[in-house]
Amino acid sequence: MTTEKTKPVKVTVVGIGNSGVKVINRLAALKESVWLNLIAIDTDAEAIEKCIIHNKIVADMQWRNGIGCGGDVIKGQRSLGRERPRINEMLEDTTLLIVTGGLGGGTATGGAPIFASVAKSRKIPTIFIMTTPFTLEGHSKRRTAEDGVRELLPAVDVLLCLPNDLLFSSLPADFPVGDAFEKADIEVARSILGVSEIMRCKNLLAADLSDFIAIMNKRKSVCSIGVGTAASSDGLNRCHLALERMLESPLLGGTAQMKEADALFLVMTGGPDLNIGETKMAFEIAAKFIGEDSKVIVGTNTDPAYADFVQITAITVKFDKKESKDDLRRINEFGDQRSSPVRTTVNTIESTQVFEQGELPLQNISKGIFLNTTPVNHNGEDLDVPTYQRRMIKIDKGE
Ligand SMILES: Nc1nc2c(ncn2[C@@H]2O[C@H](COP(=O)(O)OP(=O)(O)OP(=O)(O)O)[C@@H](O)[C@H]2O)c(=O)[nH]1
Ligand SMILES: [Mg+2]
Repeated sequence: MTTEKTKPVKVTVVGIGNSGVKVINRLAALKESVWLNLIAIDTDAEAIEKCIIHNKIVADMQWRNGIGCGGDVIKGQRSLGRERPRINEMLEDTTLLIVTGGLGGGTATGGAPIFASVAKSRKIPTIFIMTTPFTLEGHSKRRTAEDGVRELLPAVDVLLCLPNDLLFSSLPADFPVGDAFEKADIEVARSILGVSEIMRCKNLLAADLSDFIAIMNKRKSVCSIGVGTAASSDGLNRCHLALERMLESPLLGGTAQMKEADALFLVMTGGPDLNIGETKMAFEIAAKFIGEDSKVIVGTNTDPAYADFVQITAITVKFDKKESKDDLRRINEFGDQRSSPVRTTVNTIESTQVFEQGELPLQNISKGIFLNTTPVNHNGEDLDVPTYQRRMIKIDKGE
């Protein structure tokens, strides 16, 4: 597959920090991810030691001794900043960079903007798929994550925030904690795989990476991702089953999200055994959940790694209808994550922000900080009073 005439697609997925590295491990364990270039980076040497992939970096080993950043964003920023040359090298020939990690962590929150910056200097399009902290982690983590979002927004092409609360929302209360984290990490890994698949869809009816970025970048939007998979061994109607699982996906937020979407990407990936009949049937059923006014981009793709297996990914995009200044100010507030779908914030803030020039109170006669000091007199004039006031110069306020 090629993006431009000569350039083969190389999608690099980077996991930053403990959470990001765990997702990379999950991704590496999926045989369908074989075409992705995976990289793991962490300040925590133990996490990197356990990581099952080859391309991995213990960031800033010389200074931090592999002990992690303990939630300190500045340490994360410095540590990954020191790895710029290695990061630059690792992104060689990359045509799309996907970065994942847990916003709120020192390494991920501080390090993610370093990747955004290196990618920008190499003109590589970027999609950041970051989790946001659980409500139970408290305000401080949440603020750290919000600051992280604010810093990333102007620096990336697409930022998808996956609320951790949502990842756990569909699990029963008695679900074992360890299994819940594993399930959440797999869900994030699947979402990354689903987004990546859009980029290499050979049989898309209308879309490629630039379309995807153009739609996601159009305005501030809220987005949701649903991924469903099924194997041939799951039953006769694997596509139907994959579709059902996609619709139940915790990050999709229910079929209402599809109905109300302004834009919807629907991509089916299967092995060479995927046939036109089952593709048609799945898309026809999916169409029942799609709103009349949605811009729909449907595609299919086959890959031998998906033999006897299908994956259906839906990404819904809902543009914010009222982009007032107040809304822009609120853009990074995560709101009630349990009920809202994936928060997607796109980098249109900069271009739509309106700045107003304030007015300096130049006519107030005051000696300011010189008020309580011994006056400096020269030829009968108090030099601590501003010149324009001593000389009665009228300020032109442009009225
Ligand atoms: N989904 C998921 N989220 C996680 C997991 N572990 C941590 N998180 C989230 O990710 C955030 C960051 O945690 P870490 O990944 O441990 O932090 P880090 O980036 O390694 O940063 P430092 O440890 O401070 O160096 C946390 O606040 C959690 O919200 C996990 O296993 N799964
Ligand atoms: Mg860590």
